[in-house]
Amino acid sequence: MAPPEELRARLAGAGQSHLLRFWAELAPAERDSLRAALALLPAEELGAHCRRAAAEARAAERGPPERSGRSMEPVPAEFLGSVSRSEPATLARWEAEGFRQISQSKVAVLLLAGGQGTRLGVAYPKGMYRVGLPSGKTLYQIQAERIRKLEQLAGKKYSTTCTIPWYIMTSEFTLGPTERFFIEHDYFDLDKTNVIMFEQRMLPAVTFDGKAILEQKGKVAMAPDGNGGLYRALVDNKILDDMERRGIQYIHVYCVDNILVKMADPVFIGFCVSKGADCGAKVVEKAYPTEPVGVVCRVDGVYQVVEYSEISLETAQMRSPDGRLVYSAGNICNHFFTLGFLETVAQKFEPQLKQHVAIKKVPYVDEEGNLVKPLKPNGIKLEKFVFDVFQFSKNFVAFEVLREEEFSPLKNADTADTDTPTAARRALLSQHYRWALKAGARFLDENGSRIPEKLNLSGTEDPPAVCEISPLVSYFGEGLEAHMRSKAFYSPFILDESKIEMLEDA
Ligand code: UD2
Repeated sequence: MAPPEELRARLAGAGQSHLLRFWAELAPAERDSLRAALALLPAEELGAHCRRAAAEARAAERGPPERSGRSMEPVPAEFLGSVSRSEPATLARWEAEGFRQISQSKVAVLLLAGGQGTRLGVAYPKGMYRVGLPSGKTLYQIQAERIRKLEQLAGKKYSTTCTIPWYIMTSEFTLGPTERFFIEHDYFDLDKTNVIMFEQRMLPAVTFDGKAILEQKGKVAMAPDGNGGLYRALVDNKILDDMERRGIQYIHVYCVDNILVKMADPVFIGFCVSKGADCGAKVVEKAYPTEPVGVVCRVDGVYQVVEYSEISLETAQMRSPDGRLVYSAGNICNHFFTLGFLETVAQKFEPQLKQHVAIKKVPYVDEEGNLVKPLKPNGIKLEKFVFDVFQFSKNFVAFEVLREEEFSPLKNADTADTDTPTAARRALLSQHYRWALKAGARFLDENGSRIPEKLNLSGTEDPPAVCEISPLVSYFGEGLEAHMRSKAFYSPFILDESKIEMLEDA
C-alpha cells in the first residue's frame, strides 16, 4: 500500500522522502505510529531542523567559540558571591531571607530529569539509582526528603505551613518510569498535587547530509531536545501558569544526579533575592582543566556558560599567577530564576537559544532494511542548554559554594575514574560523618572500640566510620547536637526519624 499522497508530497518537499522507504512493509499499527510521529513534526519544520543540524555540525567543526574572534573573560570577583569568603553574619542573613521566602510558599524547585543517562549505562531514569547507601535510598528519595525537611524548617522558623512545589521535567524516555516509581513509593510522603511532572520535546537525529535517521523501518530516531528544552516545555505544559496560580516567585532549577544538591537552598535563594537578581548560578571551583563542567564567564561582555565540550584545551588550562585556573567558576547546573525572568525568556527569547551539536553513534536501518549499530559517530543531535538564557538576564549573579559540601555528580559507572556511584556515596557519607563529628558524636567498631576520628578526608578515601543521616532529620547538618552530642554510635549507623525517638527515650 502506498503512503498517503499528502504525507509523501510534504516529506518530499522537505527532502525527507526516505522516511517512507519501508512504508509498504509496515503493519497497520506501525504505519499509524509513524504517521503520528511525523504529525508532531510538520514536514517544513522537520526539513528546517535537518538542514540546521547539518549546518551546525559543519560550524562546530570549525572549533570552539573563542577561536572565532569572541572575547572570553572570567566572572569579575565583585560579581561572584561566595560561601567561604562571606562573614557568618552575612550568610545567616541570606539564609534567613531564603527561609522567609520559602515559608511564604514563594519558592519552587524544578528538576531536570529528561536526560538518558547514557554514561551511567542504566536503562531507567537516573533518579531511581541507588548508589549503595546503608539506607538503600535512591536519588529521588533523598531529594523528596530534603524538600519535606525544608518545608518543616521554614514553617517552624516563621510559624507558617508552607509548600515547595516540585516540578519535574521528564522526556519520552523518563516520564513513564518516573511516574510509576513515584506512585509505587507513594510520592515519598509528599502531597502528590505538589509534584508536577511534565515532558520536554524530542527532536530527530540527523545524518551529516541532513537526513532524519530511521532507527527502525517505521520509527524515526528521536532524542530529547536538551535541558534547555525546558523553556518550550514550560509553555507547552502551562507550567508557568501553574507557578503563577500558586504564587511562586523564585525557582531553583537543578540536575538530577548531584547527590549533595541543596534543593531550594535558603542561602542561595536569599543571596539571589537580596541582590535583586533575576537569574543566578551556583558554581564550585573547577577541580582540573578537563573536568566535565561548564565555566561561568563573560563572552563579549555577556554572562554565559562555556560548556566543557566547547571550550578549547588552551583556554581551560590557563592559570593566574596564583596558580588557580583562570576559568574556575565551574557550573554545577544549579540555577536561580525569578518567575518573571522565565516568563520573558519563554515568551520572547526562547527561539534565539543556540542549538548545540552533539555527534553520536545512532543505530539505524540501512537501505536494505538491516539494523546497523555504527562503530563511528554517524548522527547529529541538536540540544538547547538550560544556561543559555543567562545572556538575557538584567541582573545576573554567581555564587560559589564548596565542592565537598554541594557537588558530587553521578555521571559514570564504577568502571570510570570520576563521578561514579562510589564517589557519590563517599561524598555523602563523608559529609554526614563530618556533621556527626561536629555535633559531638563518637563512633565505635563492632568490638566497641572507639574509631579514631579523621577530620581531613581526601575525597578519594572512605570516612573511618559509616554514618548516614536522613534528610528528614537534618537538611544540611543543623539540629544534630541534640541527638548526637557526647554519644557513641556503632558504625555503620543510620540516623533516621525512628532512631531519634529511641535516642530521646534513652
Ligand atoms: C551539565 C552541565 C554542565 C555541568 C554539569 C555538572 C548543561 C547543558 N551542562 O552537563 O555545564 O554543570 O552538568 O554536572 O547543563 N537533561 C534533561 N533533558 C535533556 C538533557 C539533559 O532534562 O534533554 C537533564 C539531565 O537529566 C540532567 C541535567 O539535564 O539532570 C544535566 O544533563 P547531563 O547530565 O547530560 O549534563 P552534563 O553532565 O553533560
